[in-house]
Amino acid sequence: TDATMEKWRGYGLGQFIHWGLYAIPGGAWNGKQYNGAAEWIRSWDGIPKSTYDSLNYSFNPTAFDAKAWAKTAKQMGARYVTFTTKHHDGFCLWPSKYTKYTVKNSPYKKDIVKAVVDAYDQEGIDVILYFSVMDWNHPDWRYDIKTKEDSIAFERFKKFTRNQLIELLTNYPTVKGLWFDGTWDKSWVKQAAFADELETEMRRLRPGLIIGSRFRADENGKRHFDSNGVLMGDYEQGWERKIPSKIEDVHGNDWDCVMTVPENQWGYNAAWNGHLKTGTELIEMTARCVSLGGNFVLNFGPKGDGAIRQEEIKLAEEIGDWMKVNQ
Ligand code: FUL
Repeated sequence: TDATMEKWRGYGLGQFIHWGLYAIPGGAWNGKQYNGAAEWIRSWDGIPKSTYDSLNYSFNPTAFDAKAWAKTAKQMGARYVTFTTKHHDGFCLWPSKYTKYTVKNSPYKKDIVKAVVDAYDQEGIDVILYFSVMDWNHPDWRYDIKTKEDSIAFERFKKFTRNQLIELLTNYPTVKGLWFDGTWDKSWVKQAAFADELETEMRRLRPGLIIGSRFRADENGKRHFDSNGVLMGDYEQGWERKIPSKIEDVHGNDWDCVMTVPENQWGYNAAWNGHLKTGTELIEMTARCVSLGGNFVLNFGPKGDGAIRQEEIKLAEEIGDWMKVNQ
């Protein structure tokens, strides 16, 4: 991992992309706007789960153009991208063999992850895959394990998770690492031995693979250290929408900070409420992160049709102009 981490430390600025079925409703359901994060809409009261789950039959992003995304990232000066292969809703943007809930069974059919990896590879931008272990669509996912039944189901779920991760690492051999999420539920935090095994297996398959610390989150979803205070994983994923204020805060670890433009919206939300960070603010955040030894990763939430919203394109240009003078 040393060589890949050496490169990772030099990234500075990255792009995060949250894209999936939630981009179709874009934060609203039947005309009602929800205030929570748009990518969580399936979980809000009043949203019929089965109707949400059927969104895969409407997934046909006619304006999706991975090359255009990669060009925007390049123009911004991003040196890596973290891309949502599967968010909490469980919809897979690659044709996974282990579930029917994938892009293959949408009108679009084609492998989105492959298109993204190829396009960014071509621009010389490294790719990290975002993967949510928590999977609301999978029948075997459990919050907690209370009964014998639960534990049997969760054993199957662990196998499923393992299969999907190995599948991703095999299908897309150029990706540099994994950014984990949805690992905070009681059921998963108790699987330390399984996580150890899986980590070893992934590292054996892909020497140099970078694994984020959120693979082992505690029940608050935040801290990623073992009992000796040592970081579990290659870098700390703990800085979400918050930047450390002094060097002591990062305890000598590698880390990245992921940031949204509005307060807390990752997936596309048609109504961007509240304060929207300006280019200047985002540039200052980038500089602050880099000066404290971390990478700053700005989130983009493409629309349901696959196009990046104008506001984000403009920010990318503004940041890119500054990056150019400072390169
Ligand atoms: C969180 C998720 O719940 C959000 O939806 C988003 O993906 C953020 C980066 O991580 O844990």
